[in-house]
Amino acid sequence: MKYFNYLLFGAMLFSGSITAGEISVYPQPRSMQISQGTVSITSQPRIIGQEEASPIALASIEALFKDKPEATAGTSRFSIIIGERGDKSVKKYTRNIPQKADGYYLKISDNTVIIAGNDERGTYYGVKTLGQLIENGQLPEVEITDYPVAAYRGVVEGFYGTPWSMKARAEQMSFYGDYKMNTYIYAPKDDPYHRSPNWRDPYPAEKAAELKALVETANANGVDFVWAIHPGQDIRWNDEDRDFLIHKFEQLYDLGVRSFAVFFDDITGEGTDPVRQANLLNYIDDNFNKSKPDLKPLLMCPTVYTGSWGKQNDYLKTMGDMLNPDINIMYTGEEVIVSITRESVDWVNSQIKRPVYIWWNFPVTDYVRNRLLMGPVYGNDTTFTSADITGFLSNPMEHAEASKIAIYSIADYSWNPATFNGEKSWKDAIAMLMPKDADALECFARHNSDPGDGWFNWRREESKEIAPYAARFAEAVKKGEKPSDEDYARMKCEFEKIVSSSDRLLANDENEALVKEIGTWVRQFKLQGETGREVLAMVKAYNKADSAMFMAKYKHVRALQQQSFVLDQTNNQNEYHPGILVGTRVLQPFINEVFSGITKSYNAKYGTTLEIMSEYSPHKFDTTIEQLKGAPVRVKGENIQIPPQLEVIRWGAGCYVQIDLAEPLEAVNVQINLEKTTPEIWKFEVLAENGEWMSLPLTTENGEMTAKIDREIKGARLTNISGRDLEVFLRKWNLVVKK
Ligand code: LOG
Repeated sequence: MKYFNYLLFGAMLFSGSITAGEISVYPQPRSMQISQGTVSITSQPRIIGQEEASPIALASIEALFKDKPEATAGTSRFSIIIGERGDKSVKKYTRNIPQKADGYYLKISDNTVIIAGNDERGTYYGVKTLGQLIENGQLPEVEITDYPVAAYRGVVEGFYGTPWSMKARAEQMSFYGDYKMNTYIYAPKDDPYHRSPNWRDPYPAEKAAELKALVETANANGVDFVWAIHPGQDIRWNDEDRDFLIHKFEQLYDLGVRSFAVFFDDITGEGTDPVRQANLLNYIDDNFNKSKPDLKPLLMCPTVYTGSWGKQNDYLKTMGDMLNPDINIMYTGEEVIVSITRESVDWVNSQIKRPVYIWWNFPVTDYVRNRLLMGPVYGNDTTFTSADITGFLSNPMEHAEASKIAIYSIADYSWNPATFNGEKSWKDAIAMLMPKDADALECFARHNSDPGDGWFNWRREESKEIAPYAARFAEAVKKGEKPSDEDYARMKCEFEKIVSSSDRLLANDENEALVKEIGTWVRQFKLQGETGREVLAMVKAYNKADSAMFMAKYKHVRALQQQSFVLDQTNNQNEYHPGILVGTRVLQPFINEVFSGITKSYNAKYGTTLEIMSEYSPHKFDTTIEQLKGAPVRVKGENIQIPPQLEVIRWGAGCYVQIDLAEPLEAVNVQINLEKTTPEIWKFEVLAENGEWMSLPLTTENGEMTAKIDREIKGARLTNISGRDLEVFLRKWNLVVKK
């Protein structure tokens, strides 16, 4: 029976007869030939090659068929021949096995399955593919030759913010195993034993035991657990600190870790010296790694980890020249948060003289913690080969389960970039996470994917299907015209769907972890849907000249806006980007514009003075520093703040940050922490009631700069008057006012 179809892109890689139906194997195999027959699975298989085959591959086979009855005399029984290169069982197929790490050959025909790995992990991946091919107790007859482009695929838990729980991590490991990811790097910025201040200290017993258990889970799923250390902010370049580092590695080795990394990202001062870094890494490689033959190659994250910084100095070239050739070097692309381009990879490889190991900052949200990035993966070059990239890892969100949408696609991409289809991969990921409510999750995800405007200068498509309808509709309202029926209906339908999808997500019982992570955003999304629906009703009432209806809807919208503000001010109150933002690219601007536009028209027609401001936005932020553009102004009780920034801020000569207050306020003082700086090189000014800027003296107190204000002001500004470009950490910018 012919019933399978492989939906393919880059079809030349595939051959064989393709018919109705669909086979989805993720990541997409390199080559898959589908023939006509099927194998029915009615009983336990007969396994040939048990003695030598990869134990985790055998364990996965057992799990696959555990529900099947033992074969009895007379029933047709299928066989699985399994093993890796060199094993007796698969000798016959040696020439079919791709000579690539993690590669495998899989053939299903005549009641026989052959799984022949190039190595143990290859065999394991062959079994994973087999598992995905089973549909309704049947296997299609196929022949697959498969291996990855990127040797290292998976995740670097390398974000700032609440580290993943051990439970979430363990759950991730089986997910990685299922989708052929072989690497998990443990590097949470907020684990004090990974970074300063405690990187020198061994883990306390309880934490050590947890890590040991996690390493075992990783191993059981074919995942290399990489433990990373981040010593650069306070490292002293002496033998003592070097030995502290090695001792720490020894502790982790004793817990079962067989792969190590040293990270030097996001540091300032002495620790950034590339020559000293390279000497330390070579020392570790020569003395620690080479003395333990079971270790994987050493990995490092440089201080200069983007192309645009790299082009300003010789750091990466120094690394390339000095580092032992087997040490892998990470890189985030041309910028910190950016798509990975051919040009940027070619450039970095010419500097580091080895294929780069990509640390892809997606879907990480530590730079926009009030948002979720749930959209498709797109934009990366699709022509990379193993000669270009050795690794491709995702740095995820602090929301482990929600990150799986992106991670799934990144696994797909890094295995086989040439056939990668971001949209399909995204939809399949969503269906994998929440099979029954996939359309509800898809609705939420398609409206929550853009990080917004900011220093990172990296936008993602969001709400793109409805964007043209929304734009036409808003334009009509702005011009005082009636929107078309088609646009009205489309927007109404979308808002209805948002409301019902939100309810379905909140009630979903298939994926509790996911609902828990995104629940608050879903509630905000529901309010947004309701607000949108009611704003449309305002437009309808206005166009029907139904004043009573208009006022009822107007008041309802006001109440919903208030609820949304409260939700934003009381949830996810982290100190960096507190609050809950949803649908910011198309939906919220649409709601704001239409609300203001239609209320303005109403005011004009009926002589009323209804408030037209839609979104709550008390104060405005203004700056000439590129990295800070678009930063929010946070109001917390009596404090008006620019949230602290994780990154080193390049504060150019003459550049400033400024807050324009919504109304004159009685200010008490300002507290500014830029780390290691002195007041002489800064000018602090306030905007007096009379519209003039007035300079106030800054002094240093407890390592912070502060200025007394004690007057009513309309704004405040800080300018770099050193005459030089400065690099600072913006730790605190707090204006204290009287309520
Ligand atoms: C950090 C990383 C953080 C990410 C996104 C690297 C190599 N390091 O700018 O820990 O999660 O950006 O904010 C980073 O990317 N620094």
